[in-house]
Amino acid sequence: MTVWTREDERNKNKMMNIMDGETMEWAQKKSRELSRLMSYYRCAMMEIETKLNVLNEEFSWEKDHNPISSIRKRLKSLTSIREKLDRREFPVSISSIEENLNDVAGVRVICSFPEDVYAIRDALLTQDDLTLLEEKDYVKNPKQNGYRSLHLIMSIPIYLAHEKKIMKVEIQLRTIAMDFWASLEHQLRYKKEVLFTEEMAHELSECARISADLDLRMDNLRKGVEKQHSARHFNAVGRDNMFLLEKHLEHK
Ligand code: 0O2
Repeated sequence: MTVWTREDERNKNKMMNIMDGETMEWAQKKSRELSRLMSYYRCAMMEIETKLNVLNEEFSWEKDHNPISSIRKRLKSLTSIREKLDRREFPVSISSIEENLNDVAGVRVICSFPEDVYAIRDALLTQDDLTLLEEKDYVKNPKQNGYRSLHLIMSIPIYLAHEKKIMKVEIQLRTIAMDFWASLEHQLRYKKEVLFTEEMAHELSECARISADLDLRMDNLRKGVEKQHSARHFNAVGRDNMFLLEKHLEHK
């Protein structure tokens, strides 16, 4: 349900005064079309989220840990949509949003280890209703400021009552350490009226290096733990088999 504030009501009345009936009808139609498009993007994000939850469930059996630590979704704000269309000199229209923007729907997947980022990516790529449109690997090739993340632009069908629509979603896969850095960098960069000095940029890139090192060391620890775990499992299976063999021979 839409809640109208007093300000909304005032703006609506102002618009009514300056628009004739036909223009008003046109504006309402466009606003409905835009809301509908945004709702399709929300549906596409829900579909992707379900796929990720299914993978997390399955991998937790296979790998003995949950590869996904959390999932966040966001719809790009109308102001950011407008700003991006203007910046790239695309027309500002509903069809232009669909054609020219890939990140209106964004799903951010925070993984435990770097290996999980690629395991989730590979699993998504095998799903035949998903199509990879573009991939940017800032994990293997970090941005100059140190930003790391794996970006996939994928298209996914959503099934509506009377039609199927193909929607684009940007999936950002990153580890907890990558997310920690990116979130704080984003906060710092968007502080208004602050001049970001070269020294600050250097310090940020040093923090990115430390976060990459942390990922590497945690990954090495994980490998050590998994090695021990599979050796124990192997010995336990061996012991069980010996026990069964002895029992079998006793009965002969
Ligand atoms: P938000 O708030 O996430 O919507 P663009 O940079 O958008 O003109 P493109 O090709 O879409 O062009 O960029 P890219 O490289 O694929 O990155 C898009 C998104 O990745 C950004 O979205 C951020 O979420 C994230 N990102 C990219 N570079 C950085 C970075 O240096 N630091 C941080 N913290 N995040 C980054 P938006 O639209 O900028 O923001």
